[in-house]
Amino acid sequence: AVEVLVGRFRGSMVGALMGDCMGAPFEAEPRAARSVLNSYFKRLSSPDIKVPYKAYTDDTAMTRCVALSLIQEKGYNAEDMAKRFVKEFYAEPRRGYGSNVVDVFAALRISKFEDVYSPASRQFGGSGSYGNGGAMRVAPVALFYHPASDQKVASVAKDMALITHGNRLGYNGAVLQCLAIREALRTPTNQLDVVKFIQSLKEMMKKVETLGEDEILEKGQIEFEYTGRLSRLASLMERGDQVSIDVVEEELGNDISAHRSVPTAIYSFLRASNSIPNIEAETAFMRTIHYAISLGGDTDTIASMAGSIAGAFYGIAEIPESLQRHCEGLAEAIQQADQLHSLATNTHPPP
Ligand code: F2R
Ligand code: MG
Ligand code: MG
Repeated sequence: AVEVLVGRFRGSMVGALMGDCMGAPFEAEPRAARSVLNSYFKRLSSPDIKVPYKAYTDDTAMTRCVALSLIQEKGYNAEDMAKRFVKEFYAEPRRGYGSNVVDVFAALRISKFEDVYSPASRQFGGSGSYGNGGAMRVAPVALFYHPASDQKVASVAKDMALITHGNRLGYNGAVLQCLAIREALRTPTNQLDVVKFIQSLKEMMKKVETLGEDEILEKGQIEFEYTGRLSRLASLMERGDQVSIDVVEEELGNDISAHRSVPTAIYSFLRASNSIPNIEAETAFMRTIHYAISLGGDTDTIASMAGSIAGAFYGIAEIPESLQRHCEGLAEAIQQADQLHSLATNTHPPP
């Protein structure tokens, strides 16, 4: 059982990395046809091909910071995490960061990390960012806090997102993505029940989205945005292969906002648990990555989030080594997964 769980931790971290590295060349580009993606993966899988690795982007740069901070601090420490984000950004600013989050890094640095949540709360005239940057980096939280309660996991995911994303759509997107990885991690591989999986997330999000005393709804926002999108997701799943990419884009979205990308990543994982017409993939994990990229838009992030859910469910054994070898930072992702596993389950149970 321990080996299975280690494989799932590795699967989630490597899955997130692979979605980012494989999806990045298609981000914000015209949608790639399934036939083009079949050739892309086939070419990369060939043992003869020795292309340079596929570089990771901001998604992985920030995920690594979250993992290293949890490992070093043996739990969530907001100041340490914020310092790591800032240090990482100024060391390698050209990893394709969101255009506004960089202002948060600058303000954190100028303020000498006095109040790490303050700069994000001032973004967008005080409404905060609803970008998917909090959600895209949340996998290590789901892994490290895997033995903790739903409430504890949700609260750390929210706080971790709040360092850069003050809008409730931004941080609640991180909470949903975290809960989806957690749900995948604890579902036996031969027992995926799509209806139950979605229902369980809906029940948890209903509680998460119930308006807190310190929260206000902005003009145009609804209280149960994610719960509602999970209902739409469930309807799409009922329609199986009848659902076109245009319908997914319209109903769930494929852009850089959290509410129009996190449900899409979850849908990609669930839809790809069965075969999909014209997608040739070695494993269901690879079908997830392929399908997520085929949706277009924010391909690196949607594939990364879908990959971290799928990897937590299928485990690393379902991620072909012929493709893993192309990802920059593979060894670090595996090492961090092992350290998170060891901390989560043995020596240092999460507080
Ligand atoms: N930045 C990108 N992709 C842009 C295309 C890159 C291209 N490949 C290239 O080569 O140039 N990707 C990365 O950014 C996303 C995560 O962004 P994050 O961290 O959430 O950033 P930010 O700046 O906070 O938000 C992103 C944008 O969302 C809009 N937005 C957010 N909140 C808003 C609000 N309250 N009101 C209005 N707009 C809001 C803004 O346009 C922000 O700039 C990932 O895709 C990652 O891969
Ligand atoms: Mg990116
Ligand atoms: Mg992206």
